[in-house]
Amino acid sequence: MGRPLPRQRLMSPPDSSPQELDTLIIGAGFAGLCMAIKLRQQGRGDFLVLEREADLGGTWLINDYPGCACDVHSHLYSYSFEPNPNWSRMFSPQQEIWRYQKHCAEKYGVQDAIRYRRNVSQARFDEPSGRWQLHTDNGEHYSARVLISCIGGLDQASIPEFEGREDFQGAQFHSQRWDHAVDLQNKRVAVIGTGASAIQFVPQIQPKVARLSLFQRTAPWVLPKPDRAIGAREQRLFRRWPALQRAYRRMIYWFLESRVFAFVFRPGLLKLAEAGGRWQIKKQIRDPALRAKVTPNFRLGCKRVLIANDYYPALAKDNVEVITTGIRRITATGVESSDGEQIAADVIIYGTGFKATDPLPRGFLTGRDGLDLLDRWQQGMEAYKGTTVSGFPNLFLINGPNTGLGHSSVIFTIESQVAYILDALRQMQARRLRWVDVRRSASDAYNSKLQDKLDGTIWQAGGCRSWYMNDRARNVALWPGFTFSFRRQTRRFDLENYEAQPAD
Ligand code: N01
Repeated sequence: MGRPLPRQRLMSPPDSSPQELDTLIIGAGFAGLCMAIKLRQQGRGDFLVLEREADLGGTWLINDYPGCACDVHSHLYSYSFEPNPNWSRMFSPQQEIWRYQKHCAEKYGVQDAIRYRRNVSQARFDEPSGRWQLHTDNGEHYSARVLISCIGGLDQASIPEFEGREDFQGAQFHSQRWDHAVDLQNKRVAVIGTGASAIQFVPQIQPKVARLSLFQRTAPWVLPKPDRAIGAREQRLFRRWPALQRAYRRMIYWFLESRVFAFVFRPGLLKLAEAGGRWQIKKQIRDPALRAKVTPNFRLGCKRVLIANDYYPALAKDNVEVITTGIRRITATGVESSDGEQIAADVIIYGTGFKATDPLPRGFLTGRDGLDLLDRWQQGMEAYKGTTVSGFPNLFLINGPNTGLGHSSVIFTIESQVAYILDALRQMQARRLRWVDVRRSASDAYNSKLQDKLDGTIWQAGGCRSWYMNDRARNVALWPGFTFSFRRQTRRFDLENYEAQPAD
């Protein structure tokens, strides 16, 4: 649930007459596009999508670092209603995924409904009118009956507050906003972090840099990536027999789903996969000291399982050093490790992930009785079925708390939530309701059961600290189960668990 805005932007909005709409969607990534497409298909054309960037795509627009690709199979990481027979690889690169998103927006005619460079600074539920009032940074004012937040959980880059960061004389940037103007050729580059992003860009930049100093705090589990090119013949087959592609998609789905069994019910089984990870280290790295450095010390699955075939070979190259002693500070000329070593660098790249569990800033979302979402989330983010928050009528979150997946395609979850929201809109219309607000008791019961289910899973008990957990050691990010059970619970909008306000 990201995209917090800088606090200084939360000033009092100017008084202006709002643009009135039925539905407002925030964000034009996979979630926002899916919602827009489905609204349009159901003849609910009175909506707009407010997008902060100058183009659509969300995470697949802005993360364009070298080697950026999806680590979920493309045949599954795509909308169920828009199979793409032309994927070039099993795991497609960022540009191809972004082009797919553009294609979908165009084909389903939602491009015209997207307003770019609209950074929502404040959304407030107005009780007398039962409508959401939204303000954007550029002074626009919207009023909508329904607000759907599609801003995703991995939007706000996290750059640790190392001492001396502003003293560094070279270029520095985060992987999410790669600075392509910086030429890395023959440069000394320090990379901080060894997560999903870093393991993709490190092998890409290693051949061109003079020296790569990789700061690793925790060695990740990296398994072989079953990637390959998908040739013209195979693509033709999928074009000619769409049922074949659907069957292939189903096969991938069930293969990935089978991993839940180990993550949730039998973490002991993950030892088998750990053996695969160790085998890859042994095969690709000869130096015993480096092997020891990159061997993880927590249970596989506790953090996101990474897949790559070129990461360890890159680390084994002469121009790469893996530094595990920690970072004391950044200096004008590089990085000082915690044992006092000075590591000179021309460029620092932060592969340090995202503020996934940080709530939005105070004043950004205000519900009934002036309730700030931050006050509702004092113990950490939570939502009913990952989608609604009590005290915030007619607000729907896609990719909300505890909807993330450690094992499969988040697009499956997005489509489930979209179906839930569409059913809510249908029922509100049929029963002539002004708004619906999930009952606190239903939400509390749901979340307590969900947290119970997380106990004992590999994410809680795997001996690691991941971005899934907030600072109270509560997992606020992941759905702890099979995705088909998430789909089952979102199939029908359960109005009985909501307080409903009739329309006049
Ligand atoms: O971020 P991360 P990411 N000092 O949080 C280290 C998705 N994604 O951008 O492990 C030193 O995984 C941190 O160390 P540690 C995916 O869901 C998807 O790589 O916390 N180091 C870690 O090594 C993924 O999970 C794709 O000890 C510090 C790294 O920085 C999520 O995005 C591709 C530090 C952060 O790793 C995030 O991935 C890429 C500090 N103070 C990403 N703070 C797909 O293919 C942090 N680190 C779909």
